[in-house]
Amino acid sequence: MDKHIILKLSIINCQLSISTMAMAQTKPNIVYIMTDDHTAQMMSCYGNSPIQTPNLDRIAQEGVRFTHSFVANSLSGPSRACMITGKLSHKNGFTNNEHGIFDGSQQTMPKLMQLAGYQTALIGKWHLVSTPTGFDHYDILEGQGEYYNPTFIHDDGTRSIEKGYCTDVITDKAIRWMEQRDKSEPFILFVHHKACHRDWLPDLKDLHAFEDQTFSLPSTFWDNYEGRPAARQQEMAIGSSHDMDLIYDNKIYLPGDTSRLSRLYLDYVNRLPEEDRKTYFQFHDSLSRDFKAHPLTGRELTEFKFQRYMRDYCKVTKSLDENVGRLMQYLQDNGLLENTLIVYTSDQGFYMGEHGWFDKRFMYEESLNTPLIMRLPQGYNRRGIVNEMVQNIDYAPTFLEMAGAPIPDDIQGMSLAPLLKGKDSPKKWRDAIYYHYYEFPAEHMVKRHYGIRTSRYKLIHFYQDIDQWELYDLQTDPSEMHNLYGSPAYAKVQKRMHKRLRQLQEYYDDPIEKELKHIQ
Ligand code: SGN
Ligand code: CA
Repeated sequence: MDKHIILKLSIINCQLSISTMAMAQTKPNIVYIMTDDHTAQMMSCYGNSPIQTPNLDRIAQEGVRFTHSFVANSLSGPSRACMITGKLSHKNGFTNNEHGIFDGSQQTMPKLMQLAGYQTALIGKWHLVSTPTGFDHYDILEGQGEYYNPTFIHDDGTRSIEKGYCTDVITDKAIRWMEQRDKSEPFILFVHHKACHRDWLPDLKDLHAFEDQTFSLPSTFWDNYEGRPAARQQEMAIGSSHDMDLIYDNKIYLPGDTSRLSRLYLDYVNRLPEEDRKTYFQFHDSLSRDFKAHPLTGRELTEFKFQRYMRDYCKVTKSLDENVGRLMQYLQDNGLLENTLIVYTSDQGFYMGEHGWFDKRFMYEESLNTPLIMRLPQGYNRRGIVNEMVQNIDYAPTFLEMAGAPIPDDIQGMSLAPLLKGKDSPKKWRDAIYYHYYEFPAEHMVKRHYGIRTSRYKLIHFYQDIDQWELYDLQTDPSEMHNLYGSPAYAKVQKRMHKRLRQLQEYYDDPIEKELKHIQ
């Protein structure tokens, strides 16, 4: 080849690699922290929280806090599937935990991020059953995972038990991966905690925390579910011995208890090494003996269970907050804060005694909402509160846009980048979100339902073994205690909401209403 041509080619080549490097450096990194069952009521940046979460608050203070952040299906696997595909459950195929196996051959956001030149890694809870695809590295918990000495499945197919408390172990692994990554390329790291999932086993250093604190009952704690038969028929009540177990959930256990749930409880606690086990039981035996010496019944027992539940949940959350602080410190110490999008969210919200419940699943506010705070990379100037309605299907297109990658047409979420770029919100945004929950019959017995929420109203249809509509005016009844469906005063609103529901079902291509009409 002619000498000049060779020289020219090598100059072009050189220019190309310099410009690729420059591009790589300007593309923001993404650290996506998703917890399990951590709800906004238990984060001090959301106000009225009985626990302080200073490290999470820092993310919100230095970045943005979404006040209307919703899931599309309030359950772990389905939520995770929505997040990595940017599609609703009926499109990504993972509708429920019980029978779902995620089809890993489909298009996912991590795969598209790889194509955009990102290194991708996933650490922690996966819960989508099939082997993860689209990750250069993964190290995941088995199923729900364990709090003490958890078992991990590594990306070479092997498994091992890792010593330590789950939230610490996941954070250590996340930091270790960032240490050894290729530092010339941008990365997206998914840190998926097990905390604060049931049965809320604390780090031993926090065994005694919150024991002096008495928690106020939410105003809806003694709800009688009038006008809401699906709410009445759930099995997630703190007051029910069947739903919330005194041993398994509240750890009121003394040696000799042999029920199925005490065996399960022991299986988890006995993962602790012997010395730690002693420390654990010293504390809990004394609580259990006190309880057995003064047994409670009726409302007193329910309130006792609520206090124990709140304390355990707070202990687990405290360690979570500290570990997020540790991860932030790593980013700061390594000069990564400037050009990294840090997202903190949960796979759904949770009931902290509202309506007398724990768990999630319902389209009511506490579990439809999921916390969402972000610290933004350079070039994204929004700060403070974002009130627009956003959903977990929006993360995929957001990350793709930030990575400068095209957003495929079949992604159903909307990129949040326009909300994050400037100081103000764009004029036009979505006016409603769509929801569909499928797991019934199943644990906690929450009936199948779908619905829409606008900034003021919510319309829900419970179906399958029930045919019940509910309508709420969130402005006058934020706790959703008064089902207004059929009320003459709301006839116009009801009609409008039905119309908007049909439009959204058409837009998202969810055939449910047509299928139900066909069955009737
Ligand atoms: C487990 C829990 C349930 C919980 C589901 C789903 N029971 O089955 O209380 O609703 O997970 O949670 S337990 O006895 O195993 O703790 S999810 O967040 O993974 O969807
Ligand atoms: Ca969850």
